[in-house]
Formats: sequence, structure tokens, C-alpha cells
Amino acid sequence: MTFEVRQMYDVIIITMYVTEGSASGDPHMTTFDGRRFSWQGVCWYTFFKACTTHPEFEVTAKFEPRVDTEQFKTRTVSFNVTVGNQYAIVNRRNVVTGSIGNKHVDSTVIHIKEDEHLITLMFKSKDTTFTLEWTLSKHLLKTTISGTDYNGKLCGLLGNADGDKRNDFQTPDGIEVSDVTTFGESWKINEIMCD
Ligand SMILES: [Ca+2]
Repeated sequence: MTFEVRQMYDVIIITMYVTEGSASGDPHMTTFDGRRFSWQGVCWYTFFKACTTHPEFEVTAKFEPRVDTEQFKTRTVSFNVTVGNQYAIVNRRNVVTGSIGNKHVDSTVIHIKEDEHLITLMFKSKDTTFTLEWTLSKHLLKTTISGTDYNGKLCGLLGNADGDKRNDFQTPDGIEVSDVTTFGESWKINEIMCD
């Protein structure tokens, strides 16, 4: 996986590419602030979320080992967007929406657009809009953040989005680490079991 990051004015544009058959080995990731790393996680991880005790939103992703390569490599297969009590789970091309705690399912919270080759999810928190574009055929997830409300207030595998890439390897306890595996595995969601 690689992320392309462009920052201009108050708009941060993050593009995550999950490349197929890359000679350089994958996944490669780059945080919101541009720190690149490679690491092979399996199961569900916090991609990014509002970094509070009760986050307004959270995006998690599932990585699975690839079967078409001799080397151990993983790639994104599913992701889950939770905003308040609303959620959307995208598993390959299958989209399921629902609510937590039998609350009313409100389709205006997470906007979902399904095209033949692209699934787009969009949600807004404060004045910031998050857009995720998922292209399964390339295991490509493109994320765009428009707005400044969460600069420095995000956490997860994509870092804190404060403009400084040096401080991006922080665990859920807010401890800075230098080891990529320690950082990556700290964001594993232990409540979810995978095969
Ligand atoms: Ca940072």
C-alpha cells in the first residue's frame, strides 16, 4: 500500500494505493503527514479515528494474506466506517449498513455511492468531510479529508495529521515508538477474531 499525500491550504488529500504484484513488496503505507512504512498486518486494524475516548467516527480495515504470491504479503479486503451510531461495512464489493443499539438507520449520515468499479463512502464530522473511494479490483482505497477540525486530532495507522511526520508512530496510549511492527500491531483490534 502506498499513500499519496498532498496538502494545500486546509485540504488534506490522501490517496492509498494497494498495489498488486508490486516488485518492491507491499503493503507500503504513508501516514497523513507523509511518513512511509511497510508492515504486514493480518486481521482488523484502526485506520484512523477521532482520537477521543468516544470517537465521533472510526474507520477500520481488514488485511488478509495474499494467496497469489510466495512471499508473505497482505492487502486490504474490507473496511468498516462507523459514524456515531451508524455504520457501513464494505466487504469486497458487498456493502452492509446498519446502526448500533437498534437505533434508527439514517442513510444521510454515511453517504454511499456504488458504481460498477468504485464504491464511495462519505461522511461529515464538524465541518470536515471524509471521502473514501474503494476500488476492489486494485485493492485501492483513496481517502480524502477536506477540513481542518481534526488536524492533530486523529490517531491510528495513518497518524495524527498534524503536519509533522516524525511523530506519527504513536500507539493508542499516545506513546511514540520507532519500531514499525510495534506501531502497527498496537492498532490491532483485539475484540475481533479472524480466521
Ligand atoms: Ca504527525
